[in-house]
Amino acid sequence: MPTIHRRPRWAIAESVATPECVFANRRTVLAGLGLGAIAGAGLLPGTARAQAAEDAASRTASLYPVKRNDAYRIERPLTPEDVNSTYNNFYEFGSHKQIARAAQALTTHPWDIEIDGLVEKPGTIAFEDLLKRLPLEERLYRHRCVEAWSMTVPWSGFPLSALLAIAKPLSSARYLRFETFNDPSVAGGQKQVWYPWPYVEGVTMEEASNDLAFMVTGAYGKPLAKQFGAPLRLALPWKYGFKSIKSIRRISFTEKRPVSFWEEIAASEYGFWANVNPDVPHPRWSQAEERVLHTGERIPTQLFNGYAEEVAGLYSGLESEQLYR
Ligand SMILES: Nc1nc2c(c(=O)[nH]1)N[C@H]1C(S)=C(S)[C@@H](COP(=O)(O)O)O[C@H]1N2
Ligand SMILES: [Mo]
Repeated sequence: MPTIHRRPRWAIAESVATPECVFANRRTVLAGLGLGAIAGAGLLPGTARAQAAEDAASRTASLYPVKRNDAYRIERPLTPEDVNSTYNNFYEFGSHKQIARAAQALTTHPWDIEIDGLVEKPGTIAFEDLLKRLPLEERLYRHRCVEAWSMTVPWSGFPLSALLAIAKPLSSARYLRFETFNDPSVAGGQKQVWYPWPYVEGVTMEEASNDLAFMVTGAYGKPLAKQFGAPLRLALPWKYGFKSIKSIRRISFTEKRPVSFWEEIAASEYGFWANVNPDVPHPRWSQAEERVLHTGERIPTQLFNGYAEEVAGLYSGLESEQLYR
């Protein structure tokens, strides 16, 4: 196995802080490319425009903005939308942060989600039908990447527990496994065959049932932009960001613990649990602090990313597991 290739390159790049000047410069470049307004159909060529008219975002736009749930607030300022939407991890479109433009190639309509495994009624549900069955709300969440940068986002969506109520898992289900689309003709990163595509993530049923586990369908008061993982992604704010899988196509209920994408690449560095803990360093760098996206400020990282009160109880009795990597 060519370990040097399979080691996630973003981890190496991000262990070095991005100086603010580089950041500002990059934004100028992006603005020059017209990326800031890429969602405006007027900038897209003809065929792309026709396709955009049919994507999940335009078809669900009337649902937004949704009502904010004030139980989920934070003491930090929100990361500006233009910053957040031009600095993304989405390996399907490249192993760097500037994938926003490439991600526009993703077709999000029709978008069927397969629900299978240990459930009463396995089957397929169209994304838009799913939305009709679930009331949406907005939550302000922290997001802490394993690379030690962080952001603060207004996500729209529904609690994962609401999806569980629809899917009706059997009592034998112990884990939830999520899978992203796999289409190398659209997502150039998936032509890199040394990665174990498609991207997979997983949680225990207890974690999935926790109030904080959130299925995201929008951000910044709008349908989810493609670079954020349209039309449906996960947000698990107490875990390292790689657990929050984007562009979900398949949700399986399993008895066996799923092996996630990064775990398969480097299990000693990116484990199944991946709960945020400032006192447990990554094998190659410290997790004590984080760089706040946009401001560049360095602040102390908090246990469970500040959500210990809500989630610490999930892990009692599991102390023998490697919970923080
Ligand atoms: N399918 C998929 N989901 C993914 C990733 C990815 O490469 N592919 N990257 C993860 C990582 S490492 C992070 S930090 C977040 C980034 O989310 P953002 O781009 O919306 O900030 O998405 C996560 N979900
Ligand atoms: Mo990440």
